[in-house]
Amino acid sequence: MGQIRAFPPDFVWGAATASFQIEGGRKERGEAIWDAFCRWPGKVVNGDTGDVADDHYHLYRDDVGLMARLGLGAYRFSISWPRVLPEGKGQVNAKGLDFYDMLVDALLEAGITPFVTLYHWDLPSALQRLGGWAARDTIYRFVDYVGVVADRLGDRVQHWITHNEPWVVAFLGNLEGVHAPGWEDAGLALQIAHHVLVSHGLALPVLREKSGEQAKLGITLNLSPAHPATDSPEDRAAAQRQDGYLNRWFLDPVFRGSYPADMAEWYGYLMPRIAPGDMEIIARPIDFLGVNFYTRSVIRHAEDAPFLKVAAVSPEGEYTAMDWEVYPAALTELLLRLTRDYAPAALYITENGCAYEDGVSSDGHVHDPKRVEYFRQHFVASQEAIAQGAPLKGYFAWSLMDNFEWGFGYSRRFGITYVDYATQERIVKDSGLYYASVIKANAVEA
Ligand code: IFM
Repeated sequence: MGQIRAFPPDFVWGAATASFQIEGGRKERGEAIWDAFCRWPGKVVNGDTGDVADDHYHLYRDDVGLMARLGLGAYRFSISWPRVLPEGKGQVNAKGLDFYDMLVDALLEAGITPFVTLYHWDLPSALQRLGGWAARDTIYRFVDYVGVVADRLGDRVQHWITHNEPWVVAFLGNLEGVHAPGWEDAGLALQIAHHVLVSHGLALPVLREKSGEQAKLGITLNLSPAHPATDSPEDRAAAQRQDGYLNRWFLDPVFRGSYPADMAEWYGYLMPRIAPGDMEIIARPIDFLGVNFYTRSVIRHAEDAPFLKVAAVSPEGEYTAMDWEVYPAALTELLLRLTRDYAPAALYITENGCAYEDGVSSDGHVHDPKRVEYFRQHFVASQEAIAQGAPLKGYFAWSLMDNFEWGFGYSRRFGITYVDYATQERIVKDSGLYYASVIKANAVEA
């Protein structure tokens, strides 16, 4: 420690959230597939729901005040599709659109740039009844929905993210069954991944038309280097498959217009139906790639493991409450690899953070030294990537505040702000105070 590493003067410092995880306001919107999934016994810890969450729908003004106090330059949030279109299509919920309109205005008044994600997993249940993302028609319903949102916000929002983590949408929701809608079918998951990617490409011209040529458009992928557990050819091939499954399956089509050949061969008859022109649509140019990074994976060949024949191993080290290894060097590695292999115009870390067991101390503060250290190490890793040539333009901490962590309900806290769910009191954690100091200095101590 001791060396001060500065960030570029225009570096964007932000925090991120997602609609279902923080908004609540359930009565004021249509049903999302996650509402239904929460009712499915055993799927969400404690049977927690998104009905109230952080009640941000009603407390958004206070939350923008909180962001301003932290000194955030940007805020990444997502739009709830069923809040805007309760049936997924057709009739617009005017109050729902008004909410985002007011949120954007409040942010701009506070000098905070909105980064808007259009899909962070809360598909309207009405569309799931028609097949959800497995149905090609959902692509076109998404594009219509994007048009409605951009019509209203496009005069003020200049940064758009079409999708958050299509891998999670496709594979956790439809192969592993641990996310909504809860299916377990590899072929279906691959078809869904394809439809989500096509919907990304089709949304781009709509956003350009409504937000202007200068608008910055991108997609956010959850990416993670896959390291082989040993040097054996089997383990190295397994790590290569894991990389293909998680990273290249999304990066290659978005940047190169094709699925990786090794994985297409591995998937064989599970490959999705690809309509003529789809790959060109997916590969339409974007202005930035959003990167969600939390950890690396260490992979060994596992003959009995279904689908990919891989298994994760857990080396010695520091682990978060999600059981994710703290391994910041993989962030530098990832950003440099993206720069080298895909030459993105710009990169943003659209999520990075960690869950630990937090509590309010007798002094009224939330002391979270492990999170402070996690952030510090990842800031250093980010700065190192910039120093080595990565076009990294900004960093968003996950998350602005504790929230609904999907299948883990409220049992995992990722916030830089503590939320008392009984009272909705927000307490900025030590990590939030630390983050504010880094933002102010635009530099980190390495
Ligand atoms: O909470 C999630 C977020 O919704 C998407 N990226 C990972 C986070 C932590 O699991």
